[in-house]
Amino acid sequence: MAELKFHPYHQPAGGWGALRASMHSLRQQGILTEGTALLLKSNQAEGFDCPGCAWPDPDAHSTFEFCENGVKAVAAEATSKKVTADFFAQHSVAWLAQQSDYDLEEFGRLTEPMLYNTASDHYEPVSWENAFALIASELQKLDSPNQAIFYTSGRTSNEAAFLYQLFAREFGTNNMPDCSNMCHEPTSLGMPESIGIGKGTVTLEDFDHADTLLLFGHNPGTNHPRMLGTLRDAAKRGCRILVFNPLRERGLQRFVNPQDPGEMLTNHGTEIATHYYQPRIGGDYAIALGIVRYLLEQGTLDQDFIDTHTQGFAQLQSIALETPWADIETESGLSHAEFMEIGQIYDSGKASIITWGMGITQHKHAVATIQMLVNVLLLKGNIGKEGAGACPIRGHSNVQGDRTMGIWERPAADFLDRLATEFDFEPPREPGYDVIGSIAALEKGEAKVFFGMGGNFANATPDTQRVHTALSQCALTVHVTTKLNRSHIVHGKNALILPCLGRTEIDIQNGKPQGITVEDSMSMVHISEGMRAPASPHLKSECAIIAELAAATLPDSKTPWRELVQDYDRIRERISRVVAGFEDFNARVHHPRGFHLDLPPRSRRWTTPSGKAQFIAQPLKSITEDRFVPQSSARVFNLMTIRSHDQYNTTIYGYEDRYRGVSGARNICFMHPDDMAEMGFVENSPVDIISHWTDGERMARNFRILPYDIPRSCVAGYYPELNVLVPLSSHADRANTPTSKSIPVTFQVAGAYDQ
Ligand SMILES: Nc1nc2c(c(=O)[nH]1)N[C@H]1C(S)=C(S)[C@@H](COP(=O)(O)OP(=O)(O)OC[C@H]3O[C@@H](n4cnc5c(=O)[nH]c(N)nc54)[C@H](O)[C@@H]3O)O[C@H]1N2
Ligand SMILES: Nc1nc2c(c(=O)[nH]1)N[C@H]1C(S)=C(S)[C@@H](COP(=O)(O)OP(=O)(O)OC[C@H]3O[C@@H](n4cnc5c(=O)[nH]c(N)nc54)[C@H](O)[C@@H]3O)O[C@H]1N2
Ligand SMILES: [Mo]
Repeated sequence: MAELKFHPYHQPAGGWGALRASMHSLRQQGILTEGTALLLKSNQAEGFDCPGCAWPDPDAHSTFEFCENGVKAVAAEATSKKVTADFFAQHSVAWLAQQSDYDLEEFGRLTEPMLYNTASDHYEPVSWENAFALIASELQKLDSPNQAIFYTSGRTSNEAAFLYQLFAREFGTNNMPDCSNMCHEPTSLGMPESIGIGKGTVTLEDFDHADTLLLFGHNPGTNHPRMLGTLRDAAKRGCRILVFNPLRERGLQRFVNPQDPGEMLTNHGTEIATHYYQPRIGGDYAIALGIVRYLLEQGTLDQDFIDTHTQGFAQLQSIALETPWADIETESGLSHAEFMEIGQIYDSGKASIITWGMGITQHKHAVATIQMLVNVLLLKGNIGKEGAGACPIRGHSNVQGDRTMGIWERPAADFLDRLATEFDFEPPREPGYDVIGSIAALEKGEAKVFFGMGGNFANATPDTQRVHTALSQCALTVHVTTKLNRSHIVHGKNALILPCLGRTEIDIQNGKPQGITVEDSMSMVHISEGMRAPASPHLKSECAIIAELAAATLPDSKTPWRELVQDYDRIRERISRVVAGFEDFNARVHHPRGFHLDLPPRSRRWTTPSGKAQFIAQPLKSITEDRFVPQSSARVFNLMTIRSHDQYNTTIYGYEDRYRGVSGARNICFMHPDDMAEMGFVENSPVDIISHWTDGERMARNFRILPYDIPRSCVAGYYPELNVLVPLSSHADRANTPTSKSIPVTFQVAGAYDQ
């Protein structure tokens, strides 16, 4: 690894830097020529859905929308590098365990099924047939189906997700944790209580009509770069863009479109945020409450909308007016003058959209915060009209679709009823484990088989040490996967790696190429068809893997598993009869751009128990009140774990966090220069970071301090390295999302602990 370098970056986001980085990643993966052709097919009416983010595809564009991190995602999958049986013969698992996460994925695409051999400590080739027989026998051995856990990561297609949840339920369990539990679960829980559905209410077109955008806690320049095009168009129209983020993120400030020759020539680009506010980490509930209070005191409410469409106004009013401005300002970290400015701008808007990401969801008070943001919208009638609404920014490209297809540990009763009728079996009704629950069950030995449909459970989850121990106690771990990662190294007594096709690859069943479908962040469902030859002839599609697994495990199943996967239209036919909103699925999805799911709030229909949109409010809680304070006198900071520009979750593409000026290393921690001075730190000071929780301390060793424009007492570093510090028992109220953006930590000079 290169040495850590830190040079603050003053260029706009995008531009030449983005082009250079894209070309670099295509070259690194050995696919410069092929990759360029392939990219022209991503996010097109005919082509494949980019496995990067869940931002929707614009209707009007005919050429591809350039996105550096989309290029990296495609290049990572389409790489010419291969992990073969020979590779595993050469390298023991003990050796693999010494390799970095970056190196593990860089070895390339997995090419055939592998079974772990304890005697040799090597993964060895196994036939698909024997692999399925082993899983079936381990599953059948369990005392109860609830001893098995079926995890999903959000790249899985609708078709595979539907078959997978059906398999788990026919087997007899709702233990279906997914990455969503660590991501937008508070959105999925909070929004239905407020407006009846757990999804965003806007379409991409709404962004063309909004006059005010409020962006909370997400970093589009890195994590959904195609949104920058939308934001740039809005900014050019004079739309006010208010950003709320403790960090000054480059991509939210200025953007040069690499596809605009004029902008590239001047490298000047467009100013994105018209107003940039830097609250304390976790200050967003107070911000939303402050906006509510402003509206109540000095604003113009949409009284007509409130009277006709809502309930709970009086309670919101009393909570907001009883909370002193001083408390709102302290908790948020914003000044009174800033609140007056924000209030005035929002109040004068005719159509506003509020967006949010992980900076909102990965907190203890996430559900309450999301509901308060919805209150802000409701007070001005900003739901169910053009150019206005709620826009949670989803992560994985099909994480929203997976939930729609039933990947959920708490499935709705009417969904199970329809599943029961369609497939003629009695699905289990009791809720299953979510991610946190799964880890606890694995730790206690109450769960014994872990099956991962994609993802990297070992590294994406909090409390790394505990999770690794828990996984290694399993009787069997199975991973359906494209590339090697930590979860394959931290394995159970028996362990299988099952390599599958990626999104970019042609999926042939019964002699015919098949398409899969995905649902984006704005509820557009569309088809995705792979274009390139599979990385190896031994790969199977996720759908085929589930069908074979089900055929081996469930001999009495009435579901014609193999028949269904011979033609994915047959799976969609079944989906159309089970999942609400998917009627006539096959006909509608073959429309070039797919179709939009009906979202009742768009036409001001509220599927809440009261039939109204609900104002939900709770008194302002201090973000520090329930934090464990260490015994020592060491100063406590609030740590957030974020993504660098060069990673996709646990997949590390490289060591270049370009927009934040960091390169060469990832073991860094950003701190305010005045805090650094107070702590006696200089740039590059080596530190150990210690998190403090009721159940004890956790330590991340040998990190480097870097000065950054971040509020006092707040610090930031990268996920997944800092997951060792996130306690399992610290999570969002009710939603159980780990508080990855708010960890109480102290610092000491590196190595001091050992002396
Ligand atoms: N290239 C790339 N694309 C991705 C991913 C990736 O890793 N790489 N991951 C995908 C996934 S699964 C997801 S969920 C999304 C994640 O996309 P984001 O939601 O952008 O995720 P993070 O990088 O965790 O960034 C969180 C942002 O919130 C800010 N923040 C942190 N705490 C707070 C807070 O308390 N209040 C406020 N207002 N802001 C805060 C941080 O400064 C940071 O800018 O991206 C998806 N797309
Ligand atoms: N501290 C901290 N922890 C976090 C977060 C944070 O911000 N901070 N963010 C959380 C969030 S938002 C999320 S979504 C989770 C992510 O959790 P996961 O979804 O579990 O993790 P990923 O890193 O996205 O999974 C990467 C792996 O997926 C496999 N893969 C890639 N493509 C495919 C495919 O097409 N099919 C299959 N079967 N496998 C494939 C590859 O083997 C790759 O190694 O992490 C969470 N953890
Ligand atoms: Mo996510």
